[in-house]
Amino acid sequence: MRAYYFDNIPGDQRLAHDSGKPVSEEHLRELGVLFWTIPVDSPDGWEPAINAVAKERSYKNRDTINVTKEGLGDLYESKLKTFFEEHMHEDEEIRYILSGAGFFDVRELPTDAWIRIHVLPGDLLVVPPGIYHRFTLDELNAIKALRLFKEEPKWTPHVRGPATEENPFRVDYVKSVAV
Ligand code: KMT
Ligand code: NI
Repeated sequence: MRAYYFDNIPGDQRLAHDSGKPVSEEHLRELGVLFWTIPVDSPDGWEPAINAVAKERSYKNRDTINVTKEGLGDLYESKLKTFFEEHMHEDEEIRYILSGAGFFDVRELPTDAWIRIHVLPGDLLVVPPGIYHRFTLDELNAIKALRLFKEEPKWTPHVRGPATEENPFRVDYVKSVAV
């Protein structure tokens, strides 16, 4: 994982857009964004460590998503578009990267700046409820990730807008960062 401020220069979303200003893990934590590294190729495999985090944080269910042309088929273009539209969820978005790479962009408060997080195999990222974010593939054009969730996944994207600002999960999130 590597995080930095997005450069805001128009152009291909799959390029790095690195402003050269790094963002620390500690700062991400202040925004409620959590991060662990669990090597995919450790001798026992990644599953025991993932199981431990899942138990600790009550993630009871999981599935795998393969974001490639082959993996998503007819949904490929529309999914990529949805992933990159600024939105929030009422639940955590938890992703463990098994292969490939991608960028999660999260909005910093109170600046509203984009922070770009480059995720790689072994990265476990928790995007908190209520934070505005988006996702794009990078130039590899492929990512395979484990999606963990507590009960039934509630990944309905709430696109940013006046109504979403009033969403109780958004309101709670803004409060949690302000303190
Ligand atoms: C999402 O919800 O944005 C995704 O699942 C992106 C692909 S998983 C790295
Ligand atoms: Ni999302």
